[in-house]
Amino acid sequence: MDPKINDALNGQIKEEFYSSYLYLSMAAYLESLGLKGFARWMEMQAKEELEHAMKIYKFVVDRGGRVRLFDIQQPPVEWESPLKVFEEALKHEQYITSKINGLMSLAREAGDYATEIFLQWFVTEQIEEEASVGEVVEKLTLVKDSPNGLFMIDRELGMRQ
Ligand code: OFO
Repeated sequence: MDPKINDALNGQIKEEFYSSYLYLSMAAYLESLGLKGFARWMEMQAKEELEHAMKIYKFVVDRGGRVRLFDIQQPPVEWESPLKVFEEALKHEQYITSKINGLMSLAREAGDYATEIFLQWFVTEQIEEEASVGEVVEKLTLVKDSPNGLFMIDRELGMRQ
C-alpha cells in the first residue's frame, strides 16, 4: 500500500474516532438537559462513527498496510443550546466530507483503484450524514425556543433505530 495513502487512511481513522467522541459528548450534554430523545439520537450517531473507523481499520489491514492510531483530542463539553449542537454537528460532517474528498483525490492520483472503490461507500454515506443532521437543524430552527416543539422533536428523535 502506498505509504501516503496508508498515512491518510490512518488520519481518517482518527477523524472517525473523534467524530464518535464528539457526538458522545454532545449526547452527554443533551442528556444533562433532560432531552433523552436527542441524546439517544446522538449516541447512535456516535456508535455509527465507531463502525466507520473500524471499516477503515479493516481495509488498511486487508491491504497489508499498517494501522497507526493517533491521539484523539478532547471534544467540547458544553454548548449554548440544542440548536448549536446540531449546527456544530453539521459543520463537522461537512468537514468530514472534505476529508473524504481529499482522500478520494489522493487515491485517484496514485491510481489506487481499490482505495477509490472502498471510499465510494464513504462518499455516499456523507450525503446521508449531512442530510440527516441538516434535517434536525431545520426542525430546531423552525420551533425556535418553543418547549412544546422541542418536546415533539425529542420524542421523534428518540425513535431512531
Ligand atoms: Fe463518519 O461520518 Fe460522520 O463523521
